[in-house]
Amino acid sequence: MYQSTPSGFTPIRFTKYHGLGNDFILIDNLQQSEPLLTSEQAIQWCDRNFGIGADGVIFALAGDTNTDYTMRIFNSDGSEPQMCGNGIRCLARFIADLKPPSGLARYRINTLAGVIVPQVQADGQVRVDMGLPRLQAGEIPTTLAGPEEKVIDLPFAVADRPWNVTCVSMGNPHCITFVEDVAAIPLATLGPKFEHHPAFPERTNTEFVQVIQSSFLKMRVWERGAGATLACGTGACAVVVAGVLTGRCDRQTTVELPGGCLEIEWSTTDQHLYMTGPAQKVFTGEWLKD
Ligand code: ZDR
Repeated sequence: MYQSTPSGFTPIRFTKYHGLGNDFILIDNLQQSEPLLTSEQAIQWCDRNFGIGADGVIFALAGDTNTDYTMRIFNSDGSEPQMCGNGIRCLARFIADLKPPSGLARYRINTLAGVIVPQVQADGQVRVDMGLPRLQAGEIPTTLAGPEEKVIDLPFAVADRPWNVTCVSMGNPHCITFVEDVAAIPLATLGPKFEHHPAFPERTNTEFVQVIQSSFLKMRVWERGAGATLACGTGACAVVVAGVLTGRCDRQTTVELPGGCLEIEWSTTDQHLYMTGPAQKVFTGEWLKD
């Protein structure tokens, strides 16, 4: 495969993808059981000045007995989230490129949030069965309610301001708050205050959402471990769950993020979330430094 450099260092090949501007470095990790990079290296690769630049690094590993592949991901701060909605759409297209399927490009992916099933459609969009939302405070996790209670539109003071929040886990934690004007939210100052609030022992992703109509929401996100990003797939799903539970939106809703729109459906049949959106390959390269 790769030629070692004279110093003995073997370059690592990568492919850059984005899903609505939420961008990831994808690595073919099928031959190894652990990610090819440490979390410290992932921080370096994600650096937009000293590295490749990305919101996260995603590793495509072999699956287990019940799945086709395994996805592992590091955020740009080196932390490891359970799931990534935009990332798994990119992963599906990455795998379809690595091993062109004879039939449907539909994969059962093992993640730290359980089995997630993306399917590449004829138009290139990827529809993902994102599984069930989790609502118990202990599953988020948050201390805003007792471990078995739900946090739905509960008052919560952050940065000396009253908010009403709903907490949803899509495998990873989300705190959703509906606001009058999402453009007026000072994301860079407020986001970290939610992310690091002691009510979220594993930190949280935070979504600020404006209802445009019952089938159209506009959101901005502050991601745990990555900051303000242009899109967030698990976040868009969590937002629709919060919107339905509080009577603000339909079970089938378009969510507009800074990077574009995702179509989200909270199925009445299996209660799973289905997310449809794009995933785009941008370039391939080799990391040469050790
Ligand atoms: C929000 C996200 N980019 C997605 O598309 O679902 C996931 C990234 C992981 C997130 N920053 C976390 O849970 O730590």
